[in-house]
Amino acid sequence: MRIRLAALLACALSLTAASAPAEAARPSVALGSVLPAPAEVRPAGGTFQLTRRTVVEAPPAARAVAEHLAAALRPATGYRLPVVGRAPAGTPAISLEPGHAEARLGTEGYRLRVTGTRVTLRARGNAGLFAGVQTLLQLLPPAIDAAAPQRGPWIVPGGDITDYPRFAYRGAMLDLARHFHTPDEIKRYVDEISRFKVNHLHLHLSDDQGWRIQIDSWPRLTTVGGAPGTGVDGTGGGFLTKAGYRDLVRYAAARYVTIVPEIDLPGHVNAAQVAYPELTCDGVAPPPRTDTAVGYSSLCIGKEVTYRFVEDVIRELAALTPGPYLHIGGDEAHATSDADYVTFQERVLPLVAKYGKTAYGWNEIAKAPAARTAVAQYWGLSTENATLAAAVARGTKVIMSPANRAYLDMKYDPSTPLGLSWAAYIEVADAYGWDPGTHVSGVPESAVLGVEAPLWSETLRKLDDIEFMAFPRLAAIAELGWSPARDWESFRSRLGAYGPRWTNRGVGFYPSPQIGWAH
Ligand code: TNX
Repeated sequence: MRIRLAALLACALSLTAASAPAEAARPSVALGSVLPAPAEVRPAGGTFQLTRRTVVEAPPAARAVAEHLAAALRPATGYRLPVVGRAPAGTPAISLEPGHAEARLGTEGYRLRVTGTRVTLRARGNAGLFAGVQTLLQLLPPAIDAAAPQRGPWIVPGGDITDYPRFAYRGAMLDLARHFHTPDEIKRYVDEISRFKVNHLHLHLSDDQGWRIQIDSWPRLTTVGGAPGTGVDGTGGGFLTKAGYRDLVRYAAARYVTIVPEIDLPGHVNAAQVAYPELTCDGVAPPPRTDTAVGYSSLCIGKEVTYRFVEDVIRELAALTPGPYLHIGGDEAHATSDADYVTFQERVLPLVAKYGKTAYGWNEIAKAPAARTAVAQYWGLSTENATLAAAVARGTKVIMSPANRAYLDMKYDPSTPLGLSWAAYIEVADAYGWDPGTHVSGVPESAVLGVEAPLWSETLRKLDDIEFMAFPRLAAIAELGWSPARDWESFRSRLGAYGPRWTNRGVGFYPSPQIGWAH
């Protein structure tokens, strides 16, 4: 990642200022200035100042989260910040306290109390403590995110925050099929989304252009489908090995992000058919394609080999997946008849359950009765969808990703150099200005598991491209998923204040003209 000139200058300044007397202990951040907005914020007088004497206190069960916090605080402060089991009396401490039973906090909620001598973070377990750590980091000045020592003082505003999510599922999606993104790039994305309490990363692992996950029983999927040149316009290529995928799952889990794998079926399968011509009805391999057309390929619904293939892939993917969801795509199957589509889903949706996972698919799966126990990801532009509403009445749960609101690959406006515009131009206010709990008629909040912001990568080749499209809009979608209320003016001002944090981390966000960015 790039280290910005401003950060380097600030760093040089701090070296000369290291021995200057401490400034008055005024916080530079208001207690509620957090993204996503916490459920309850009660400012109090007083502040906590991080100094070279501060320790991070945690029992063994919470040690990993405490180490994560300390590691985040050390570069900019230059302090040792040891992680200890118990702080010696009189030592200023940030204390992590798991085992806090309070029903409404659930597994991800937390309570944060900041007094003059102590910061106390309480939660049921580590997921809640990790969420609270993200809040605490945002209560320190933006310089805390610099990679090298900065000048303090490091003041946290006093008071209490009680916080928990509105929806259980807050997701982001990354398309590895149109352009492959490396494990390191995916990890950087996990780092950034987890700061906003996003707890799922959906990986779109196969499409017409390429196949990006090793499947041992069908090895040509990746030796052919993941070869160099299988990205859009013949650029890039690559795939995740099983070892690389497992490493990503572990990395994400340490940040309380669950990886959701997607194999797109029965359309979007040209790359699989290039590798295995028996997956077409006539047995003839189609030409490889790296253009961006959609809806032209289909598995052969009447052939048994189709279901052997699908079951092998689902079995191997399920074995790689500790999380509950396995996404089987299902979108834009324009080359599959409606009857064939339903036939296919009636066989395939139960296969996901056979391997112990909850089936998740694009909202077209709602056409199949077997979607009753599945999760449908709504990507439509309309606020009416009778098929989805009917499925919801039968029990289907929904994750909201309306393409004209939540798609991070849509251009911000006509001048955006990257991205597409088929669904809409999506400025920050558009991404923020809808309610996932009431967006589609017949899909009440009780049927909505949450929200997800997909990032399709037809036009996105490198991490800089991903960051420019995802940020700041991902913060808007994350707030819709987490926070109980929606307030554009409040969001706008918290987002503007957040900008220097991205800059200090080298994240190249889009400086939307709708926001008054702090420098
Ligand atoms: C539609 S929306 C697609 C993807 C494209 C995307 C580009 C959906 C479920 N499928 O195949 O990449 O548009 O915005």
